[in-house]
Amino acid sequence: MVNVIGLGYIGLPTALIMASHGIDVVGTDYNENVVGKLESDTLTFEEDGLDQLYREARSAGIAFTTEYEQADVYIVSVPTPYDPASKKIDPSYVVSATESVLERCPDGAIVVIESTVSPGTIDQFIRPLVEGYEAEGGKVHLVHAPERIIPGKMVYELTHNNRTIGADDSEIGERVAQIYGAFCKGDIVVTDIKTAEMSKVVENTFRDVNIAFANELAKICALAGLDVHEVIRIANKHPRVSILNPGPGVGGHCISVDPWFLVGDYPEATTLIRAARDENDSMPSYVLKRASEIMGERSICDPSKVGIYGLTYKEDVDDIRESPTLQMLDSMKQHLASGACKVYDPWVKEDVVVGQVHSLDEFLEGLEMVILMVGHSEIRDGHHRLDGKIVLDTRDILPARDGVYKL
Ligand code: SAJ
Repeated sequence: MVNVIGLGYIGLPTALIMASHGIDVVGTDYNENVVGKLESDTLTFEEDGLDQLYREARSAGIAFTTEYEQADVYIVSVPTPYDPASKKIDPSYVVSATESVLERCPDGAIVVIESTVSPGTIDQFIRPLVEGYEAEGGKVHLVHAPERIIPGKMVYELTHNNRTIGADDSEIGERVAQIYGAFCKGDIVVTDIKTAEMSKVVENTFRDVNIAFANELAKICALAGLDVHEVIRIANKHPRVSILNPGPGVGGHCISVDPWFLVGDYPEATTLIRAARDENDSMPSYVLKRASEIMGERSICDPSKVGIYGLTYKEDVDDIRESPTLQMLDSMKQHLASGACKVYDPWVKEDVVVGQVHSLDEFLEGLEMVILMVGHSEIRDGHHRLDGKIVLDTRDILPARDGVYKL
């Protein structure tokens, strides 16, 4: 039996896909509200394909509880926040989940950490717990299988992505690879724990650096009077060039966080990674500056005629963590301008900011200018709704016309 600990964005889809592939699974979360919803057929977040997977897993008998179970394998997928001051990981959730597992697990159990951790975290914080357990005569096998799925395509990627399994003992690594192989069609590479930790953080850091390069190019092209998207499109025709898209900043709880683990632990060796983080963090203010320039050029003086479209950190997800729009609203607050603009996001149903409205019609009513922060399908498919408005299109969605400005 597999006991998945932590039923958030990673743990829940992982538990469901395992159950729907014939593995006996119990999902555990300390949050009674989450468990209550899952037990009464209500999903806790939206994600393409999750509903169907949930129904399959329920028919296959998955159960949800606040208790830790007696299991052969534990999969720990709890949050690993970072401390913004020290730039270091806060391992407290992984530590306390592992402690609870060790209180309950049978001898010989495998404990798989899926949460993203900075390289060395498992040796520093988790291994001593296991050694404490083993000092009493038992045996527990530690494994790190970092999650890799992208919000918006989680269910697809759970099946199709390649996986990394880091283990002390390659036989145990192969055993875990076999369990993941029940639902994963990608390659499953078995390595050691520290290499698995590092490669996960490197993957997200690579993406952050690539996006920072695109954002820097956006600033260069604006000064040179060029369309950055056209420049990147052409450069990417080279067989060895693959530049990502500039945008209003990098949000979410992964790409904007993981590079800091490396900066926090290796400050002297991370000039490029740090500069990339700073570049991406500068984008919400850059968008604000571009918006003020456009307002000046178009003689828009009343901020209530300007609306911000999109609150989530990217398109077609409901997650607002570290979102560029929230960062931009924060910097507006420092200029005493927050609350002056209308804000709308079709994916965010509850009120999270001042000035938020809940329908596209209400949002567009009376606006002269829209700052398009997120390219949700609603606006990609319905971009004609913005006809006649001045738009700062930070996501390169709209066709070129008078009044449409790009980054
Ligand atoms: N973004 C850009 N330009 C781009 C691509 C993204 O500005 O060309 C922005 C997005 O709008 C968003 C942010 O970057 O604000 C991050 O979005 P994302 O779609 O690049 O990635 P995440 O954070 O949703 O998921 C990432 C993925 N990592 C990689 O692709 C290397 C995912 O596979 C990981 O599992 C996930 O982090 C994680 O949990 O670590």
